[in-house]
Amino acid sequence: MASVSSLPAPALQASKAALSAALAENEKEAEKKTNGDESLEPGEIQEVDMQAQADTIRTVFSDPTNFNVKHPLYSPWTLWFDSPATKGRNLPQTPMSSFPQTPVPATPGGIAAQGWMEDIKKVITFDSVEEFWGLYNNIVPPSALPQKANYYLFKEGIIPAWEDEANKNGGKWSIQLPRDKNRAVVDKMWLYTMLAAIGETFDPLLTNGEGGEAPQSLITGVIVSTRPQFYRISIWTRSAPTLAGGEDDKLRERIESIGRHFKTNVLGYQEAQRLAGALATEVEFLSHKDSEKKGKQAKKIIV
Ligand code: MGP
Repeated sequence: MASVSSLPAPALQASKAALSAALAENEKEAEKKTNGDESLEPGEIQEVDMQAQADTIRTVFSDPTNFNVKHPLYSPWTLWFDSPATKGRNLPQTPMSSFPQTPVPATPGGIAAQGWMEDIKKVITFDSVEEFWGLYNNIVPPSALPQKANYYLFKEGIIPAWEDEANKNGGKWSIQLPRDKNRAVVDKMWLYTMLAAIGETFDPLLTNGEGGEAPQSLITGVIVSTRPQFYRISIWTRSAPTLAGGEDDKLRERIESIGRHFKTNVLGYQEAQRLAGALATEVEFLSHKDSEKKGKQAKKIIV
């Protein structure tokens, strides 16, 4: 596992955001305990053995195997997986194929996506920084996956399908990278994409908003796909601008800033850098409705 202190700035920032949510939660708990301790007389100060307390706290960063403190994420996330080996009922033993058949939820979206979801297996749901690292340390990285495999990391309760209520009006930012030239970097790119997702750093309205109720995150999930000739990393959003202007301008701005953050802070490219070439695409946005209309003229946003 990469230790957090060795992460480059963007990943560290994402990890910190995940941690700051955890710390805020811990502070609330501590306050509750202090205010709620009825055994103390008014004005009496509780004695705390700080050293003993510090000695018993083992975070994942100080002790990666025997930590005893967990830092909750903003929300729980579920990892899903498919590959040629997960197709069909009798799954051969591969690193990821020991997962039970996952019933598709009986929501309208779940029912509509039943065919698509048949081969996609639920791996695990986690809700803390520590569980994320535990999972990350124990799964095969994208560079070592077979061709035609996908990891889907989605918020708990959202299935990785266009048909899900949370996705049906949305779209995706994606980049396609030639396999040969990017084998050495794809694992880090995917790690930083996951960190930005679980740390909620993609959506500026959530991370820059001061005071008031935070708006709902536009991000529903992130995907890495391995294909014979290329890798693809995608970020799915709840909404997609229609490109008609007017009312949609604010949404378009918000979507574009997610794309720019993805391109520069997460993937590490310069904003003005052009990336398209043989087997490579720009960082581009397409609504799911346009993805479904295969072959027709698609309206892409490019950053
Ligand atoms: P893909 O795997 O996202 O694209 O979708 P790729 O990698 O270009 O194609 P591949 O053949 O190399 O895997 C492939 C096809 O899967 C789409 O054209 C759809 O037919 C189907 N599909 C993809 N997604 C994300 C969905 C979905 O969410 N719901 C349904 N019903 N079908 C989907």
